[in-house]
Amino acid sequence: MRILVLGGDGYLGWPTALHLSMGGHDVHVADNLVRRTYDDELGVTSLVPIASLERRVAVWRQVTGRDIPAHIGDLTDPVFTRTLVGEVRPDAIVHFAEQRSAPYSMIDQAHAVYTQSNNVIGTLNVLYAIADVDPTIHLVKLGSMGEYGTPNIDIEEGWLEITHKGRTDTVLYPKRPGSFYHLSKVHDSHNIEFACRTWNLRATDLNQGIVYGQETDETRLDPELATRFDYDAVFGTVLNRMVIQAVCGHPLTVYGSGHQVRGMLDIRDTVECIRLAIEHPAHLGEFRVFNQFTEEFSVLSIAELIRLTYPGAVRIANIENPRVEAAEHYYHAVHSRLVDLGLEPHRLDDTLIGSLFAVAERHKERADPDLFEPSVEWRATSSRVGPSAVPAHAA
Ligand code: NAD
Ligand code: USQ
Repeated sequence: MRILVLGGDGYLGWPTALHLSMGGHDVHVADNLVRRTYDDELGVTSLVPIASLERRVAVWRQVTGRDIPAHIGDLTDPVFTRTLVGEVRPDAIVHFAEQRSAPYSMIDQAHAVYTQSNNVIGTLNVLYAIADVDPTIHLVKLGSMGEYGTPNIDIEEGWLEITHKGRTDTVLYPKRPGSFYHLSKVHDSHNIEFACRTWNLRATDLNQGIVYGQETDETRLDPELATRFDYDAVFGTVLNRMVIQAVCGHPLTVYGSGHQVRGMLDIRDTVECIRLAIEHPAHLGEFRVFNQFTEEFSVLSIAELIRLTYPGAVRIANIENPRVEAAEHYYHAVHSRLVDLGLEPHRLDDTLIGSLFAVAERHKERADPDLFEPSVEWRATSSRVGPSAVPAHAA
């Protein structure tokens, strides 16, 4: 198939493009490279050095003989997006290209507005481009398990059958997420479902859990094929951060009690789930939702697993939670549809011992311990407006 990977320069988009290319697909990537400018804004860098997109594509060609054409542009520009889809004419579009950090979206008003406009407008432009160019293009969109929040009932895969006053209907699962970023994904899901219902498009919304890991079979082929590895308090996710904290001898930063439970998956399972979703497409008119994670952990149990498996002393620190989230809650989320398609999950303890500690050890000299402390407070509402408040890339 011809596949267009939006956000193909990012943590997950790049290894997914390689995995699909290796699997024999004709892959194009598109990105506006904004993720690299958030690093400049926040004064952070990926723990693992990353090559430019141009260099990555050239190395992939040298190593495998396969081409991945790269298109540079912003999805919030409707002309760029329409032209891109019209020129590439893909069978499927994988859409990773959003601002994806919950803390970044909670910095202040300007960052919340930037996050929601970047994500919601970009996705709307993609939907219009598909409807215009070829409504049979299958959209595979990255959503988030955090869209659901932590309800006191089981989390189903996107839809919920309810009986109310004696009548029954199937509705989109009610969402109660914990950041303006996660809310942008909820808005996207509603817009995509509407486009499928109204224009007969087809889409798979992958409500993905927190991804850990840095290596895939394809990125291991050359150091310049490496994907990024974030550990700072804004873009670093909990498990990746704690691995680097352990290796640097810094206490693992458990926010609050650590009893928050989240779904997680290995980066190798992410790329495989995308392949499975593409090769088993949704039907025309169908808005299909998969919950994409493989194991559930509380934050504290992740810290304890790291203490148990890391071959060195590890301290755990419970620090005041900068976020507003349930400290104790019920959590049971259905996640069978990708396994039904053939997913064979990796296990967290194997990845920690087999890959993650070694990656962190190799690059620990690049870690800046100041970036371990949380820097964004959910309860603070800064409504600074005006040119100085707007992230440079959004100006
Ligand atoms: P990332 O920030 O590393 O990658 C996103 C890429 O999209 C970046 O390269 C960025 O430059 C690009 N981009 C952003 N806005 C764009 C725009 N308007 N036009 C063109 N390109 C744009 O993020 P990631 O960790 O690879 O996540 C990819 C997707 O997966 C996101 O949608 C995220 O919400 C979702 N997701 C990620 C995780 C995780 O743990 N990393 C978990 C669940 C879901
Ligand atoms: N946490 C800690 N210590 C830390 C960092 C985080 O205890 O040092 C806690 C947080 O309070 C939270 C949990 O760990 O309870 C997860 O936080 P996170 O930063 O790892 O993940 P999150 O903000 O939810 O966002 C990440 C990705 C996002 C994706 C989401 C999937 O950045 O793109 O959508 O994971 S999910 O969580 O399923 O929504």
